[in-house]
Amino acid sequence: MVEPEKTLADRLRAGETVITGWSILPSPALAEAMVRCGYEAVVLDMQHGQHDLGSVRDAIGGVVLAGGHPVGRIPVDDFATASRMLDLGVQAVIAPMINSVADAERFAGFTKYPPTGGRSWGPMRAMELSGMEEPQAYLMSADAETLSLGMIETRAGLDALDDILAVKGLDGVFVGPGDLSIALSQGAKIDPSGAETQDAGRRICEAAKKAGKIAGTFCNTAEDVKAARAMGYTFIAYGVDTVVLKTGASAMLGSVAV
Ligand code: 3PY
Ligand code: MG
Repeated sequence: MVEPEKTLADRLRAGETVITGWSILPSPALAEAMVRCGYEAVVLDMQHGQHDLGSVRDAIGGVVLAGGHPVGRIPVDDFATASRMLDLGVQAVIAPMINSVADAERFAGFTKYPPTGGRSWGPMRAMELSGMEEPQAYLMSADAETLSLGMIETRAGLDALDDILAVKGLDGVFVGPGDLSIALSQGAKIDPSGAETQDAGRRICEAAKKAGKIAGTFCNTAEDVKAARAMGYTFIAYGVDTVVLKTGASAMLGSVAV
């Protein structure tokens, strides 16, 4: 289990690799259980997962209680929810479909305090969960200690990659290989592990590292995790809760098959 006083930002900036679970079932107990089973972080997914802000709020508490790093993914363009998630205590927000500098600036505008952005004040729950009692201390540390990660998963995002990475307040990028494969194949296939997608992933990681920013990605297979690590990714999602359950159930039932 991770030391609670270290944030996800501290660990990733120190060059550590963090494998995160991915929560699509709106169950705080299950998100907490993922940390107790070994995941160091859990992404609570409001884009494609079944979470709403209430289940995200409750799951954040469970993940922190178990010593993990809570992360949220917002729906497309719903940047106000990024602010809400930060106020509720996530340590990082992932924004899907960041396709332009304007998208990235808008995202950073909702996640960073002035002068970088225009995040509105109200982190009461985040302060409780972080153990920080002084509002001034939270204000001084929040921009550095919480991460804004923009998803690169379209052709437009790839084309604007270097400019997106230059946006102040955007701490890093996170690859969505499913959408990226659909975009790269002009809608012909979903192929997150395919060569073209992986090549784009390599390019994205190199650009992020060159810009001094965090590189994260979503992986569907253990081979993809190995490849991502070899490319230099340090924030790696591997383990959607439903898949974790099905994999465990198959292994258990298979071991007693009659
Ligand atoms: C993608 O693969 O497109 C994702 O967004 C991963 O969740
Ligand atoms: Mg996607």
